[in-house]
Amino acid sequence: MANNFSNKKPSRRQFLAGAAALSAGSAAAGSVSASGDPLITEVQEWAQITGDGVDATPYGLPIEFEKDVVRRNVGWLTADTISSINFTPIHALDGTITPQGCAFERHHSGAIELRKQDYRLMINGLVDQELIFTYEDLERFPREQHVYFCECAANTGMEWAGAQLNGVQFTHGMIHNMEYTGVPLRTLLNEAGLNAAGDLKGKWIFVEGADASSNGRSIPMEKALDDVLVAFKANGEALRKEHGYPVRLVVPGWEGNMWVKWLRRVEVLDKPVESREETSKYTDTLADGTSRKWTWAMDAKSVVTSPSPQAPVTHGKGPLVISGLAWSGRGAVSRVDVSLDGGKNWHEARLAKPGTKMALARFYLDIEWNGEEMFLQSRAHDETGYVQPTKEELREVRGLNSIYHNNCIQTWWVNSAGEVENVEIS
Ligand SMILES: Nc1nc2c(c(=O)[nH]1)N[C@H]1C(S)=C(S)[C@@H](COP(=O)(O)O)O[C@H]1N2
Ligand SMILES: [Mo]
Repeated sequence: MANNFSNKKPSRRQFLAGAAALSAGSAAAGSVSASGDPLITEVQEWAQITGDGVDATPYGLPIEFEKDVVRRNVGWLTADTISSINFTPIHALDGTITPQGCAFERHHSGAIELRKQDYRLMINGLVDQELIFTYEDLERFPREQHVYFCECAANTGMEWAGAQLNGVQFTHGMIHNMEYTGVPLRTLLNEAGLNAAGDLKGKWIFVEGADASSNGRSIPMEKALDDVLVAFKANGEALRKEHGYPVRLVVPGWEGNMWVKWLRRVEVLDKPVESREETSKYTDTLADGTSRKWTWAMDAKSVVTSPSPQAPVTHGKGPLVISGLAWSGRGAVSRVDVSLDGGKNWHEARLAKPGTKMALARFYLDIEWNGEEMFLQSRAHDETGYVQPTKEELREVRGLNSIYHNNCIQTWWVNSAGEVENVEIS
């Protein structure tokens, strides 16, 4: 950490001393001094007793002190929780992998309970031989592992008209990023045989789930044969019920709606179905009333997750870690810039690891905060050369009628007390 500070800035040692002085001065903070701190000088209760035995929690949950790090919904957004959405607490996470237990959920007819024994996947339509796979059948095909983000097209959708929701969990939390294990869809389609489909150019598949909504979507054959996965594990373990147990479709970089959960059927077709989910929903109405269609890929986007309204600065001026997430549905994130002044000046952020295709990247900018207000923004670049647009730029092209595919630059106003608000710069 010390490496990131220039000569003028405090050394690690000065920094620690400074922090102690600072908290000693403020009534609310605990006193941290070398000699008088009972946490240092007294033998604590937890050192006088033994802790839990190994089997206290055969499948563990986070420690109670982290109980605020949970998915949350916004009551007024939807009429009920069956056809609804909740949000990943991205303000409280770090790294890039989203634990399944707090990864956002989006259901059209609730999360169903489908046993592996009852699971069937049918491949039909323009194939040489229609096939039905059981869960066990799927486990016998060669597997792949990939980390991919899944972003609902409606993520940030409430922010089109103006700054709305005061928390990055709510403005940007319709996203999760997991390591999937599964079988390439290509493998299963080839098993059924695609000779019957003839020229594969212009061919489609239609995918649907076993839930009441079925959430059917058309996907061009080119994508189906490229990187789509039929996944049964996420972050090493079985998918959770709410994410499509036992099998879901993973459609890298493309809008979350196409990631069909409880996947039960893949039909090969010579044209798209034009289902509800790809006509009246998940299309973007422009200013002139016409709608953009087939807007599958999620364009490059980023957001500062801390500081943010739910993660204010509590330590006063001095060293401050600014951190956030960046992603692109068209490839790897190549660079992220951060602005402290609402986009007038930009500083290149540090990527924790080089970006990988269609996966979240974690960025950091380590600054010396002078305690003055900031207008924090981040701007993602991807390997195609695309740069995340400002809200103004996006509105010029897309108008104000859209819900989906809002990938504009987000602004957080940090005041001198360290409190943070969702604002818009004009
Ligand atoms: N079968 C089925 N698949 C579905 C849905 C659904 O309601 N039913 N919702 C879709 C939508 S709109 C999104 S954004 C993603 C959300 O995936 P998650 O619940 O794992 O976050 O699943 C998609 N797949
Ligand atoms: Mo979605």
